[in-house]
Formats: sequence, structure tokens, C-alpha cells
Amino acid sequence: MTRLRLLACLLAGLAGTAQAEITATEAWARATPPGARNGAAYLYINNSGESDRLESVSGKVSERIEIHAHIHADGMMKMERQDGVDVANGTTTFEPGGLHLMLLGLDAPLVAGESFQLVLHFAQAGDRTITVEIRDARQ
Ligand SMILES: [Cu+2]
Repeated sequence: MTRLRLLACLLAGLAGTAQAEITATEAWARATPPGARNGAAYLYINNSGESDRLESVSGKVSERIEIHAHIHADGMMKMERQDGVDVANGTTTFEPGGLHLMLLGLDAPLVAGESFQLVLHFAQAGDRTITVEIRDARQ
């Protein structure tokens, strides 16, 4: 009995370390004015396991969703599309002026107080469906 229980513990431990533990928190998007074609969403990705990679994002809120970073080039801030983002153990921050999810070709304006869903596709951890809250643009 004791030996069996020990084996079970070992297996549980192995399974725990082999799997990337990823959660996304505080996902939000800026409310957009009527007629705006594009929006942006921000969040924290918390990884308590091994390094993983956010490969893409999908959702019904817009025609396309891209992962963007802001880079400084020739004294200007530009947005640059990323093929994916490495998410090391710890927190990866998507925030205004930094990494963000670009919502291209919005179906409708993003209205403060409403929310929508996105699916994050990770290389190791698989898919995570998240709820994105829409906040007033001035916040
Ligand atoms: Cu962008």
C-alpha cells in the first residue's frame, strides 16, 4: 500500500511539472468610438510552469486578431506584428504602449461595460478561452 501511494505521488508530481500551468488575468479592451475599424486588448499571462509560447489568438469580435508589439524606430513608436510571444515562467504583460492584441476589422464598436471572448493558442498548454471586459477609453 505504502509503495503504491508513493508511486501515485511521484506520478502526480511528474505530471504537474511536465504541464505548463498558464492562466490569463485582467483581460480588457478599450471602448472604441462609432465607426472605428480596429481595437486593442490587454491582459496578463501568468505561467507557473515551463516556458511556452503564445502562437496566435482567435475570436469572433473582429475579422483578424494579431499579436503586436510597440517598437521605437527612427524616433517614432510603431506597432509591429509578432509571429508569437514567448511566455516564460512568471508574468507576461500586455499593456498600452507595449505588447497588445490587435483586433482588426471589428464587427461592431466595443462598448464599455460589455465583454467578448478570445481564445489564446499556446504551443504547449493548448487553448485558453478568456473573457475580455471592455472599459472606457479614458481609463
Ligand atoms: Cu497594434
